[in-house]
This record gives sequence, structure tokens and C-alpha cells, in this order.
Amino acid sequence: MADTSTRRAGEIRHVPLLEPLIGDYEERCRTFGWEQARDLLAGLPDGGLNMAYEAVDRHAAGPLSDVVALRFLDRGVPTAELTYAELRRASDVVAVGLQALGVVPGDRVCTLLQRSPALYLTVLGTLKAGAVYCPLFPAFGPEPVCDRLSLGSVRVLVTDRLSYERKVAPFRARLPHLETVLLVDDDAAPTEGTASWDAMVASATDALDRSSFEIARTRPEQPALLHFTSGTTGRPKAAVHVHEAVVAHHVTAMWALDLRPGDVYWCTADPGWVTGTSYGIIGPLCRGVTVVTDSSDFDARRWYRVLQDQRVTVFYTAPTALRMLMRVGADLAHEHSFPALRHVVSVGEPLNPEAVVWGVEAFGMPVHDTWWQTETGAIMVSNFPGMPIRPGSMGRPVPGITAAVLERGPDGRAAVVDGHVHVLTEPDAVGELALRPGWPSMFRAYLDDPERYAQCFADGWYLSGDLARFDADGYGWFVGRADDVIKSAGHLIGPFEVESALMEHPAVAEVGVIGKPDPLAGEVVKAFVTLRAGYEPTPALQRELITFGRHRLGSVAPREIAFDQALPHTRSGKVMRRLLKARELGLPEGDLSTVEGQP
Ligand code: 6R9
Repeated sequence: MADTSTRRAGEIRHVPLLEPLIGDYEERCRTFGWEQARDLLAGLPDGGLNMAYEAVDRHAAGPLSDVVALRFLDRGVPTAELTYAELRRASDVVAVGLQALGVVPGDRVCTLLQRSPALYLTVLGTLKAGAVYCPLFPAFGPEPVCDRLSLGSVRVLVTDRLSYERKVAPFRARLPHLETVLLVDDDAAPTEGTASWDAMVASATDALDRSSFEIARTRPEQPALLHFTSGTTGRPKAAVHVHEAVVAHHVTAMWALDLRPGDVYWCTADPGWVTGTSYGIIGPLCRGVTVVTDSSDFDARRWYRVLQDQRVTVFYTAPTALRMLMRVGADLAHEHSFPALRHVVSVGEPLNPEAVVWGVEAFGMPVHDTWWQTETGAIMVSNFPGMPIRPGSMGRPVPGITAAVLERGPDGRAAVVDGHVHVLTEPDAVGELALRPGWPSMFRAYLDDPERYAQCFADGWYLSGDLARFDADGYGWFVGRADDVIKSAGHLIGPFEVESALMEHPAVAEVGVIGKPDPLAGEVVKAFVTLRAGYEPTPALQRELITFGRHRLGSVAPREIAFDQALPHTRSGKVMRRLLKARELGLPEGDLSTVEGQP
């Protein structure tokens, strides 16, 4: 196959993209303001801004037009690729097709797909039509899928027949907003309530041949992406991101990921997770790089082969994957060579110092950590290339970002007294990590939930829910989460969602779910269950509950189930997950004053 990206790498190194912002970290911290970055984007006429235009169309008209934008691999083998010019045209086609289906600005379009051209074209086509793109993990079970389709009032879903029949069709009656389901790679005759993706593409291609398409002139504040995330209580939350977020995607893809035109970049995150959109699609395409994407799960040998054969220059992955590579041993890495590799970056969970150092052994360079959240939309704290790394530290705030730690109250979160918080200024003081709002990729709402959104702010700060400290040189260190949310293999799991699904099993009287420390995944989901009268706590029932969970929840299901006679409660009747966790870890049970029955 023609290796367009590397063949042209030498020629395209000097395409200017945000060049005025290149400079050393300290200087940028002194001088940078987000306005400056906004002014450097291409933009649309009349002050419009569209993510897909910044990511694709602007390059398609310039010196990067015939550089490969996306290269698809299936188990490491290249299957398809699209240049920036081809990607522009193919995403125009999808935008036209969506408009023909009646999609209008603001409508939600969702994918439930493995990483494939249809997924990426749906993202970009949706943005070009002015609609809102909303990803789902292909590994989710029917429960999380339907909950999210319903929560997002999704109008169009792009998926495959198997996922549709198993995860959506049986619940279609619960989804009145879902008008169209497009099935990809499907030769069967469309069944009721579905349509063919290929047919949509064919007729939209005809339509585009006959007339022209104009990208939606979205305003910077118009919604572009909707990302589901999990909290301690209640249903998942849908974080709304606007087109202006692209300013932060672009700038941080340059500063933290060090992406430049000519790079071959691999981000291992699924677009169902915010990392897979901000830094799997939008940010890197803005930087004019070749994005490599592989359709399959972790396999150490194949991963090394992709890094080697694709001549990947920048690699963005997660600590769980790095730990899995470490477990296989550095010998396998040494059977390969990575002369093109320049920068290895991590996100999603604490990156152990051993993994940072192991990067030197395996790749010839340390792993750089980055910290951010679905809500922040872009990297907020990072070990920047060229800056000395402190293994175990998240790094320093992105220029333009003000971060601090706030004094905690009895519930472990930032204490708010008469509307005010107290910023801890002494080095290494532990508090809730907080950020001053105002950066472009800041989430603008939780869809239909202004109350939960408001709870994220106090006294002019955004409260992250994480505990951290900053050392005397301004490096941030992650301490833990201030809530009960579980992080497993980089993914947030809401305990409430898991508990609700298990409660539907007839044997279950009550359930409490925690994250149990795990050497590979960071945490795995463990459920403590009390049984209804007439059920015995047998190994068979344990297995049945595991299968039940997996069937309903997919990847967020519990790995372990323990039976208990009774679960600890707060006086208000909530299961005390914290106490379950303390007991699991053999830790002192701490302040039990809010536990039922305690003095
Ligand atoms: C991008 C993403 C956010 C939560 C965050 C924190 C944890 C992320 C981390 C990290 C330690 C890092 N987290 N990066 N913890 N070190 N470098 O992960 O978004 O899925 O919303 O999760 O992940 O707890 O608050 P999201």
C-alpha cells in the first residue's frame, strides 16, 4: 500500500498551524490567553466556527490535501485510508445523507460501532450538518445503551445489525425519539425501523454530485458533542461540549501531544470515551497528522507491530494498557524497533512511576502523563515534552489554565462556607482539585440537569471531584477520587448504574458496588449483595449474577460478587459504599458517625 503520510512527511513539516503559539512553557504561561488561539483558527465566514471544518476542510483545501488523514487497521493490517481531501468529500456525503433524513442543527446522532470508517464519517458528517454527535461504547450492554439513547433523546443511531438486534430493538418502544437506525455493512433487507447505511451513502453521493454542500455555519457556542459520564448517584450525566472546544483540542494536541503535520499518530482509546473523540479524532486532525486506528482489542505483539510498521511518531494510551505491556516484559518490545517514535503519552488513571520509567526501557523514552476529564473536554494538566518529568506526577497546568486545591469539608469534597472556598497555597497540601472556568472546551451543561451542573461549581471554581496536591514547583500529584465513582481500565463506572441493573434480578434484595483495587485495571467492579428470602448464597447463584450483570451491562458489569447478611447504611438509608470499600481493603472504618445505628 502507498505510504503517503511518511513519504510526504519531509515535505509537509513546514505547514504553519498555530505557529505563533510555539515557545517554551514558562513563556506561554506568562503570555498566552485563549483569545489568541481563537484568532489563529481558520473559522467560517461571519464569525462561525465548526469543529469539522477546523479538523478536515481547512486542510483539504491546502498543502495537506493528499496526506492520509485516517488509516484503518483491522488487527494491525491496513484495510482502508482516506486523505484529507477524500475525508472532506466523504464526510460531506454523510452530512447530506443525514440532512435528507431530516436531521437539523441540535439533533443528536449517535454511533454504536467498532472503530470503522462509518464511525468517523458519522462524527464528522454530524458536525458538518450542525447536529450533535454522541458516542456510545460498543462494549456496553443493552441497559447502558438504552439508558443513554433515552437520556440524549437521540434521533439517529448508526450501528450494526447484531448490536441493534441484541441491544436496541427489544427496547425500541422505550425510545420514542429514535427515528432512524442506520445499519452498517448489512446485506439483509432492511427490517422495520431500520435503514441501510450504504443506501443512505449512495443516494447522498448522487445528491452531492448534482448540487453542492455547504457546511453548517455553526456558532462557537453551539453544541457539537454530547459525552456520557458517570457520577456517584443517579443516572449517567450527558456533558455538552460546543464547537468552540476545538480551540482547546487543537492547542493541547500541539502542546501536550506534540502533534505536527507529518506525524503518524495512534490513540488507542475508543471514541466512546472522551479521549477517543477529543484526541482520537478532532485534535489530531486539526494538527494535520495521519491518524492510525485499529479495530480490535489489546494484544501486546500486535500493538508493538502497529507502532513499528506504521512508523508511529506519537502514541497516546492509558496506564492499564501500559501495565499489560509491562507484564508481557520488555523483551517483546525489543524484538521490534521504533525509530520513528518521538512521544509516548498516557491518560485516564494514575500512571505509576514504574510505568513512566519502563517507557525508557521499552520505547527509549519516558511516558508522559496527562490529566483531564469528560467535563474539561481537553487536557488540563500535563507533563509537556521538553519539560523535566517527575515520575508519578500528572505534570503542570496547561498555559491558560488556573488550577488549585481547595480545603475539604467533612464529606471529603471542597468545603463551601457562605459561598466561599479556601484555596490551599502551601506546597503539598491535599485538597479537591479545582479549575477556574473559562477555557473553550469546558462543558456547558449536563443535558436537562441544571442542578447537577450547578453542583460542579463553587465560588468561581469548577470542582473536579479528584483529590490532588501541587508540589513547590507546581507539579500536580493525583491523590484519589473524592467520590464513589469507579475507574476501571481508564473508564468511569457509576456504582448506581450497576446496582440498579443487579437489583432487577429476583434474588437480589439489596446491593452496594465498589471499585476493588486491581494490579492491571486499577480497579474492578465488585458487588456486595444481600438476598431475598428463599435464596441461598451458593456459588451457582454467584455465577448466575455475574452472567446476569454481563448480559445487561456489558463492559461495566461486576467481576466479583460477594454475599452479605446485611449492608451498612447511612441514617438516610443509603448503602455506605465507602465502608464496604474500607472493609474490603482491611482499612480502619474511619468516621462512622453517619452510619445507621452508630452513636
Ligand atoms: C479523560 C478522562 C476523569 C477522571 C478524573 C480522574 C481520572 C484521568 C488521570 C486520572 C490520575 C491521570 N484520571 N486522568 N487520574 N491521573 N492522569 O479520563 O475522562 O473518563 O471523565 O475520567 O479520570 O479521576 O477525574 P473521564
